[in-house]
Amino acid sequence: MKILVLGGDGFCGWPTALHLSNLGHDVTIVDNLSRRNIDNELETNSLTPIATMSKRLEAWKRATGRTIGFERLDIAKNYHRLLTLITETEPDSIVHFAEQRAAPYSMKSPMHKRYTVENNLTATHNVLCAIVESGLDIHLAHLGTMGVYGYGTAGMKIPEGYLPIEVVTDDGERVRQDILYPANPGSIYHMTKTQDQLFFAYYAKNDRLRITDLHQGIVWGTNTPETLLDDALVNRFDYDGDYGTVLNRFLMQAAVGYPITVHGTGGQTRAFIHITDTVRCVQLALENPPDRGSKVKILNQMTETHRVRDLAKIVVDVAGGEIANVPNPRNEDAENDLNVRNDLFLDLGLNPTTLSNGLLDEVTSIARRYVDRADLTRIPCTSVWTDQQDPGIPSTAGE
Ligand code: NAD
Ligand code: USQ
Repeated sequence: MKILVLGGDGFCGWPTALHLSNLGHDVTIVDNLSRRNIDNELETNSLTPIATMSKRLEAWKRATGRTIGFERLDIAKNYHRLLTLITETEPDSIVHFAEQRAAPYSMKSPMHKRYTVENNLTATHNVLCAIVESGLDIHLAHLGTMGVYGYGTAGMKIPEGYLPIEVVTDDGERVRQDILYPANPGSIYHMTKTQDQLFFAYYAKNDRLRITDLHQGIVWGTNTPETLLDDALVNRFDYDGDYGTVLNRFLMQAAVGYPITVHGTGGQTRAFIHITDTVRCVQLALENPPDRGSKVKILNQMTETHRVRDLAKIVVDVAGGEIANVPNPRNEDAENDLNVRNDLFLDLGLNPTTLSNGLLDEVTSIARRYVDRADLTRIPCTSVWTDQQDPGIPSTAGE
């Protein structure tokens, strides 16, 4: 397959591009390197030393003999360059990772809210519009989020995208329908993903585009078999208060001896997936596209759920350290249960990496190895959801 990986310099996109290339696909990465610039803005950096794009691609060629193309391009701003790239390369599939993905970053200020909305919605719409204008029958696989559903249900398992409902017509007839599961975003970032869903539903209906939307949980871990082939291929590891996600943050905090920052009571339950399963799921999604004319294919890309305070305890058991309950900077339910269906990927053959078999390796091979690169002043989450909140970071944390 010829595949464009939009956002292929990022945490999920880079190992996915390598995995697809290793399978023999002809891969081109498209990225504007905005994520690297955001690190400059936030005065932080990946815990792992990530190489420049040229060095990454040279190392890949050295390690495998395979070539991955790279186009530095802003897909939200350079519509015509994106269209030209699509018409010239004629890809079979496009994988779309290229959005601003941090909820705390999206809530930092009006500027960050507006950037996230403008970047994510225009990026997604440009991709859809360009596929239609190219006239090519391209399968689009997009990385969405579990957060489109919110994190609670009326007691049932969250279905894969669609909620079966029954309506009663004026004649008293009962009619069954599948509707998009009601959106309940918890941040501006998550809200952009709920809007993406409507773009996809419209373009699948009106233009018969083949679209898969992968509702992914929180990704943890760092490396995949491909990123381990050379030090210059190492994946990024975010630990700062905006981009670091909860489990990787806890692992890093335990490794550096920083009290583990559980927000509030830690009663929040979330869905998780290891990065090696992310890349495998994208492969499975590309190998099993929807038919032309069918509705958007939605899969829940997650393998297990955990409560935040339980994660903290698991990490302490594996790596030592202590737990600090800090005031929650977010506006979210203090406690929730979360049950999620993920049969579609299991049926396609996904064999999940679970916390129990991946955690210790992550602590020793990443968090402890790169401990000297950690800047502890970047750990606190200072982005608050409303101006009524005070992040209230204890002044002793990490000292
Ligand atoms: P990331 O920030 O590491 O990577 C995103 C990449 O897209 C970056 O390299 C960035 O430079 C690029 N990009 C952003 N806007 C662009 C634009 N307008 N034009 C070109 N390139 C652009 O994020 P990630 O963790 O790899 O996430 C990838 C996707 O997966 C996101 O859409 C995110 O919402 C989704 N996702 C991530 C997680 C997670 O835990 N990391 C979980 C669920 C879903
Ligand atoms: N949390 C803590 N302590 C911390 C950091 C986070 O208790 O130090 C808590 C948060 O308050 C939240 C939970 O952990 O309740 C998850 O936070 P997170 O930052 O790990 O995840 P989130 O903001 O939801 O975003 C991440 C990715 C996003 C993706 C989403 C999937 O950044 O791109 O869409 O996970 S999901 O959570 O399933 O919606």
